[in-house]
Amino acid sequence: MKTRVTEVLNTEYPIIQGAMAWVAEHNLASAVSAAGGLGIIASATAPVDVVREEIRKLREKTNKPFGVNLMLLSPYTDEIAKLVVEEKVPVVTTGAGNPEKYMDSWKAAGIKVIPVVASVALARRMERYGADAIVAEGCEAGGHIGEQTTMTLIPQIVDAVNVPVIGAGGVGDGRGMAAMFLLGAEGVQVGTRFVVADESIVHDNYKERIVTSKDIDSVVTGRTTGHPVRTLRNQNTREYLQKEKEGATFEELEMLTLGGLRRAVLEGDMKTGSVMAGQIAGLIKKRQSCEAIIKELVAETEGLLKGAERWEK
Ligand code: TUI
Repeated sequence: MKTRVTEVLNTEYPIIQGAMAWVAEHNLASAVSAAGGLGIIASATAPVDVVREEIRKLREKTNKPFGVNLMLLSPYTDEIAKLVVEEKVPVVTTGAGNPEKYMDSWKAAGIKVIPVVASVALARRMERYGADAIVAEGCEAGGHIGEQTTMTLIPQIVDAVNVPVIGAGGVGDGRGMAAMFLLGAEGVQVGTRFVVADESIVHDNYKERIVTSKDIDSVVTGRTTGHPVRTLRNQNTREYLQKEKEGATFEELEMLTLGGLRRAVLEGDMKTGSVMAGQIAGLIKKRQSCEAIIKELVAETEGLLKGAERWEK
């Protein structure tokens, strides 16, 4: 399955694993890379030493290409921007902001730079600053999201830039992946499906919550603060939405989300934790290895796109 995305990434398949805070560490990322996708280590708000250690541990497990994601709201972003150069990381993705001040140094180091964006304007800007590809993420995605849906965002970004586009937000199986290709993307980023992978270190309660979730369990908090975050409905989201109605401060609300994600992922706290997941969680029913997930995504997508070619004749 060769596209411009597999060329940029130097991978077998045009599939990137989403950079999920606390979840996307070396065990998951190395398994995705070993299976022919691009595994990503999420630096999230981790200090530079923790991220360095994760990169080294990943390299002990696989020599395949991988990426590191910088969450640009992190207080350690400047240091991690230097770390990825020192460590000669093959691919950098970024989220929750504009990475342009780092891009020259990454390009000079030969790093492939792939910003995650949620708007056409930022996609255009990132192309001008030398992005090798763009991840276009619709608001079906889990975690911090933009306004546009995947269905509307992907074709608009595809039309606006010349670099290859990787579609994200709502891809849970081959139908979602094939749909991304039909919208003009040349690769996909998959998050929630990899959360339940065998190699994912998240607490069993979290995986169980995803595989038993229904369509209507997905909610967005934080719309009033300008930092909307998609999670699965629980006591935390009820409290958050109530506090939001009562006009709580931004800081008060943010505490509920960030501390809550660690509690959910590591301790399995499904009540007061923040259970970030995409809207496609309701579709995900199976626990599989990363290799099985990638093989299945590719086989389903190829089957569907062959069908599409036949339609045209
Ligand atoms: O970044 C993500 N998803 C995330 S980050 C995260 S950690 C966090 N948790 C709670 C609150 C805040 C952060 C959890 N999930 N996805 C990529 C993404 N980036 N989606 C939207 C954006 C984005 C939003 C605004 C990118 C750029 C932007 O503004 C750019 C500018 O011009 O400043």
